[in-house]
Formats: sequence, C-alpha cells, structure tokens
Amino acid sequence: MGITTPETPPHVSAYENWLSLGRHGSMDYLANERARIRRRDPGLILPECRAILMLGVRYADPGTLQPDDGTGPSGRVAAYAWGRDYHLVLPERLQELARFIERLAGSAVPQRWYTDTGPILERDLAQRAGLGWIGKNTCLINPKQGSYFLLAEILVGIELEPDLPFTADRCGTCTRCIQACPTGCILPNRTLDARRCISYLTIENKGEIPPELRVQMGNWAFGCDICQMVCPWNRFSAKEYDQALAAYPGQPNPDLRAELMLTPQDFNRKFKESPIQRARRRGYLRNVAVALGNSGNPAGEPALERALQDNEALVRSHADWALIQIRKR
Ligand code: B12
Ligand code: SF4
Ligand code: SF4
Repeated sequence: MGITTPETPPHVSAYENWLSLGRHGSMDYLANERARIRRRDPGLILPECRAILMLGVRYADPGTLQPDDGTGPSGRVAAYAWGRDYHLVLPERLQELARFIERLAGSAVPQRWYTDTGPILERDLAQRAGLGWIGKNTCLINPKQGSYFLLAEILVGIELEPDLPFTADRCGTCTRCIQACPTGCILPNRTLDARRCISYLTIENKGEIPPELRVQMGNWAFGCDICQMVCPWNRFSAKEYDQALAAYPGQPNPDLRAELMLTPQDFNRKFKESPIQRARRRGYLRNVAVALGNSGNPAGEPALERALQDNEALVRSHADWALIQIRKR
C-alpha cells in the first residue's frame, strides 16, 4: 500500500495523447468526456478527498505453471484470470478496510473505492504513491513484488501523509518485453497500441479479430502474460499470492476442443465468477477457435467443424479460418 494525494496524476497527458491517437480501439468507456475529466481530477469523484490509498494484491505467477500433459491442443489463460474474478473478490476487502479507517478515525469518513473500473489512472497514481515504476511493458513493477499484482484504491476525506513517488526507472537498457511481444504493440513511450495487444483482442474487442493478428496470438485464449513473463523483475519476485485468486482446476491450460463445445449454459456455469465471463461465450469461443487454428493440430478439426454450425456468426467465421489454417499445414 502507498498513499498519494488527489492532485492531477503526473502523466495524464500520456493518457490524453494515447486517446487522441485512437490507441484505445473500441474501449469507448476510456474516452468519454466524463471519464476524461474525472481521470484528470480525482477530486471530482469525491470532493472531500484529501488522500488516496493505492493498494496492490498479488495473483499467481504464470512462470510457476506446470507444463500441460500434452494430451491435446490446449490454450493459455492470463494468470490474473485463472480463478475467481478480482472484481468480485476485492470489493469486500475494500469495504472492510474502509470500515477499519472509520473505526480508527472515530467518525464517518467520506470515501469511495474502486478496482480497475473506476475513472482513475491507477498505474500513474500507484507510481506516485511509491508502489513501483512504469516498465517499458507499461506495467507497474515493484522491485520486490514484480508486476503480477492488481491495483485497487480508496479515496478518503482525511489528511494522510503521502508517500514519496517511485522515481527510479529500473528497466535500464533492457528491452526484453518489446522484443518478446508477438504483435509488436509496445511503443517506445511506455504506452502500447491496445488495438494490437492480445489482451485487448481476446478480452475487450467484441468483434472480429483482424486476420493478420490471429496468427500472432499463439494459443492465448484469454489475455496475455508474455511481456511480464520475460521481465527479469518477475524472475526473482515474491511467489506468494492471494489464495482467493487461486486457479480453478484446469483453468491455466484449458482443453481447446472441450472449450469449443461449451453450450451457453455450460459457459455460464463454468465461468460464473471468472473474469472470462467478460468476453462472453461468443468472444471466448472465437479466441479458442483461433488458438486451435494456430495449433495446426488435426485433432482440433471435429470440434471446429461442429463450431461451423454454432448459433454465433463470430464463432462460425473464426472456426472457418481455423480449419483453413490446420488444413493448410
Ligand atoms: C485499458 C486497460 C487495458 C488495455 C490497455 C493497456 C495499456 N497498457 O494501456 C488492455 C486491454 C490492453 C490491458 C491489458 C492488460 N491489463 Co489492463 N487495464 C486497463 C485500464 C482499465 C486502463 C489503463 C489505461 O488507462 N491505459 C491507457 C494508458 C495510457 O494508461 P496506463 O497504462 O495506465 O499508463 C499510465 C502510465 O504508464 C503513465 N506513463 C506514461 N508514460 C510514462 C512515463 C513514465 C516515466 C512514468 C513514470 C509514467 C508514465 O501514464 C499513463 C497514463 O497515466 C487499467 C485500470 C485503470 N483504471 O487504470 C487496467 C490495468 C492497467 N490492467 C491491468 C492488467 C493486470 C492487465 C494485463 C496484465 C491483463 C492480462 N494479463 O491480459 C494486461 C497487460 C498488458 C500491458 N502490457 O499493459 C492492471 C495492471 C497492474 C499493473 N501491475 O500494472 C490494471 C491497473 C487493472 C487493475 N486494477 O489491476 N489493460
Ligand atoms: S500483453 Fe501480450 S500482446 Fe499485449 S503488450 Fe504484452 S506481450 Fe504484447
Ligand atoms: S522486460 Fe525489461 S524493459 Fe521490459 S519492463 Fe521488464 S525490465 Fe523493463
């Protein structure tokens, strides 16, 4: 945890510039006027705000993943999404912390809390609260914790002494993440072109995945961890993580053929409390089809042929593409 003030985040201009270049793609919620004004001035969210507590919660290190058993084409899911959705896990904790603050203060304290979905530049504020630096991969990295942690914050209406910003840049001359990114979407100014990021393509993008990018996606079925997995700061970081975010069985490496067979009921049951719900069945099966196509494994053909009859046009078109990839090989 670190503490910062509600002043304008130091790199808000990087965010404005990023939006003006259209690098947010279809994530309109980042670009609307209300969201922009609030990101610039956290005081608009809570006029009584005097301090912001920035919090980090660790999730599993994908580098600890056991190799899959090799029985069939399997996919990969980003480590933050292996278990229960943090949007469901963290609010309870934030509420508890908010009550704890009130107990300490001995009276009601105006407060607002968020994790991810608030109009807050979380990485920028976390850097100013001393939690770490912004790496070339654009992630917030802590020298001891690495970057496998999520951010949350509580805005409070009491004066608290702010921590010092983390001003050092520990990336040095390293460029591993930039070299490893399959789609080359990491830009030299510590932002990325989200439209080409696998995380965006598999989670936020609701439509077709551009064919030229499909081949770069490998077997990622939801999110992507590559630019963090190659980061030396994650090699020696602490490995303990919050057990409320522990992986569901089979989740890190889903069997792609089985996933492609999920009915809407199966999907909702399986991913009821998982971040994968965000992609909806049609987005997830679209990703699974691409991953199967990229596997080049003929064992995927029957499932893909069945997916050609799926009710969702998005699933059908990506299954068609995937079959062509397998047969080409
Ligand atoms: C939109 C979004 C995405 C988009 C765009 C990501 C991006 N890099 O811009 C997509 C869908 C691609 C994405 C992917 C992921 N995301 Co995301 N995402 C967000 C979200 C909602 C907004 C981010 C945003 O505004 N982007 C626009 C850019 C311009 O802003 P920014 O990344 O915050 O960067 C700021 C700083 O870098 C700073 N800055 C710029 N230049 C410089 C230079 C210096 C020297 C300094 C100090 C600062 C600095 O200025 C920017 C603006 O303030 C935040 C939650 C939030 N409310 O902030 C989560 C968030 C950033 N995501 C998160 C996560 C976990 C991920 C993934 C790891 C998930 C995955 N495994 O698939 C990947 C990581 C990909 C990557 N390399 O960034 C975490 C990051 C935690 C961390 N340790 O950094 C956040 C904070 C969510 C959370 N509450 O935990 N994400
Ligand atoms: S998450 Fe994957 S695609 Fe996105 S920047 Fe990192 S390595 Fe590139
Ligand atoms: S891989 Fe290297 S350049 Fe990229 S974030 Fe990590 S230390 Fe920085």
